[in-house]
Amino acid sequence: MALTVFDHPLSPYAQKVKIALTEKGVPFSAPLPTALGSGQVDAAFQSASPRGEVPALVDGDLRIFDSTIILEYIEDRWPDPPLLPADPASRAHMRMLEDVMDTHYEAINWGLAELVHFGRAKGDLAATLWQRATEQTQRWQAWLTAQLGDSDWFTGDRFGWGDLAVIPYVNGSTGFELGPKPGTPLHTWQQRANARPSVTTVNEAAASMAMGGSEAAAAGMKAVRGMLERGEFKREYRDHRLEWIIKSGGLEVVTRGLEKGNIRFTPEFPA
Ligand SMILES: N[C@@H](CCC(=O)N[C@@H](CS)C(=O)NCC(=O)O)C(=O)O
Repeated sequence: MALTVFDHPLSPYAQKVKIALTEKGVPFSAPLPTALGSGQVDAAFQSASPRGEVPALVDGDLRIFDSTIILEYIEDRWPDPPLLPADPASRAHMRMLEDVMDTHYEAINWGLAELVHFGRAKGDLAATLWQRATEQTQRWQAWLTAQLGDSDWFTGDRFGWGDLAVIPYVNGSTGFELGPKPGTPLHTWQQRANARPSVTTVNEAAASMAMGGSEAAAAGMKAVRGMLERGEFKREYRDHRLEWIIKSGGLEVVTRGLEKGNIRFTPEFPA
């Protein structure tokens, strides 16, 4: 029975998992859970992801949530070709890189989505948050450039764990016109990684979701904004995302979201 990866094509966490499975030649289906973000998720998804988050993996009776734990399971279950380097020091380095991208870096792109797609701030506040995001993104890309060093790949001599852990987020920055500048080592690496079939596939799925008949996408976003206004759609303000918006000057976005009931935190898991 093929694997199921509960997915959202724009989710960087889900993109990591799909890239890993494709690199290992493991077939999978990637359904979009109904009403993701509405709080009313479907039972099959809920049982796989009690947090109500994508990705979640279903392998027969086994259900795994959290992209990093799913990647570790994939590497254990299908060891060839290995995505993690062999030596313990490099393996630890890959895991640190992934953790930084999943937390500190992702929060910036998430914050920009709150501004651009969900209209969470206007005027001076929007300008302040955008400026902070721009500065932080540049600093993190300088850090990434130092991590990459003279290597072609973050994983060393070949594409692997370090590269699939970074590419969804750097592509996310490019989506907000904050990507690495042409001619820089990080931009050259980004081009190289995006030419990889496993990455091209997830980029195409993301593009079709973002663009799918731009009128439809625009209408979809308009509908979501309406639901957000009425508190029927709730964006997840968890851990590093909440830290980002408060430290960057957007506390009022959080208080307004609490008033309107259109932000949500991690629920307790059903027994
Ligand atoms: N730590 C989790 C984070 C997953 C996550 O935040 N997924 C987002 C999509 S990018 C989600 O499903 N959010 C649910 C929502 O917005 O309601 C992981 O690594 O898988």
